[in-house]
Amino acid sequence: DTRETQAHFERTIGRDQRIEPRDWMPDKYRATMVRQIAQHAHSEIIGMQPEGAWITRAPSLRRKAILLAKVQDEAGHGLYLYSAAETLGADRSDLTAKLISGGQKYSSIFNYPTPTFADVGVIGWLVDGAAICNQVPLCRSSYGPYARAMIRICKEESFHQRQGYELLMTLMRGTGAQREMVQDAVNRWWWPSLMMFGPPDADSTHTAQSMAWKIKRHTNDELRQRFVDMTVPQADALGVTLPDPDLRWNEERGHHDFGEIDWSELKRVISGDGPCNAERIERRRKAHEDGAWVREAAAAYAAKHSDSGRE
Ligand code: FAQ
Repeated sequence: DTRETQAHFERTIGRDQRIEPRDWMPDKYRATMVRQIAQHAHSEIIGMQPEGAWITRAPSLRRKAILLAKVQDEAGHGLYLYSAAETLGADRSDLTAKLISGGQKYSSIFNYPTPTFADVGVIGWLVDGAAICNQVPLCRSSYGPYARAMIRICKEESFHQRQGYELLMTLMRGTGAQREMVQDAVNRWWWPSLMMFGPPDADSTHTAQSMAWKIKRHTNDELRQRFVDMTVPQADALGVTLPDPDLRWNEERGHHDFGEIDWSELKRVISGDGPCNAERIERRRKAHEDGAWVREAAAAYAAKHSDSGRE
């Protein structure tokens, strides 16, 4: 009976236990999970493009091997997450169609260009750093398949963050021009990285409900603050300046204060008007269309080997 299943759901959440695919869940919980997991999967897949552009131009065999491994990891995360969305009844080809048509979102951060190799390092340091900050608490998210996927994903993101930081340390030990290249990339990526955490809590549509359902464990602003506090000493160690004159330690709060984020920029980029939105989607659409023959061949093969195919 519905009231009993609803009570079971509430009890499971209340006890910090996991909701599993076969459990009853409110329609809105299911829709929220599909939305977040699909956006997350799309981000991983679109997120291959900015750095992928440097694979053929990496400055050494070692850098190329590292970058190739990292970009392949992102593909793996995307596939993992699409599988998690499927446990909720979502259809993968439908999700891809929605990404390409603009019906579903992906992270704003992947709509910025990567003009220099220092961008590869800064994406690893700041973008993967922000991703870790956001995703480690998601290992305790209430939906079982999503939370479990996060464990492996976070381990791989940690490798990504370290390779980025190590790349930047190498550049900082290099020539003046190399150090300038790093500082320029930091100047371009710092604010967009802070925007990855989403709108401020007061403007966040989903935070209250997602916190109540323990899908999210912290608010957008809490995680953004954690990221700033974590990153400032890393910037010092690296010898770069974060481009915010208002950034300073606040003894009373025990946190860093930081300047006002340009929320109109986040809105613009989310609504499709960032520097690379059109290019990213077009590339994804073309890759999908170019892969049509593989899907057709796989479907024909599967049909041939299914029971109906054998009749
Ligand atoms: N970009 O009410 P909220 C990675 C949307 S890391 C675009 O606060 P919520 C690793 C939001 O969807 C990046 N849209 O929403 C990697 C909602 O719109 P809707 C991916 C954004 O869900 C590294 C509206 O604004 N990580 O890929 C953004 O409670 C390097 C209102 O926002 C994840 O997806 C944004 N930045 O909180 C790969 C983590 N922020 O759906 C390659 C999982 C907000 O109503 C290379 N997701 N919106 O139309 C989350 O933790 C949450 O979904 C948040 C947003 C925190 C992103």
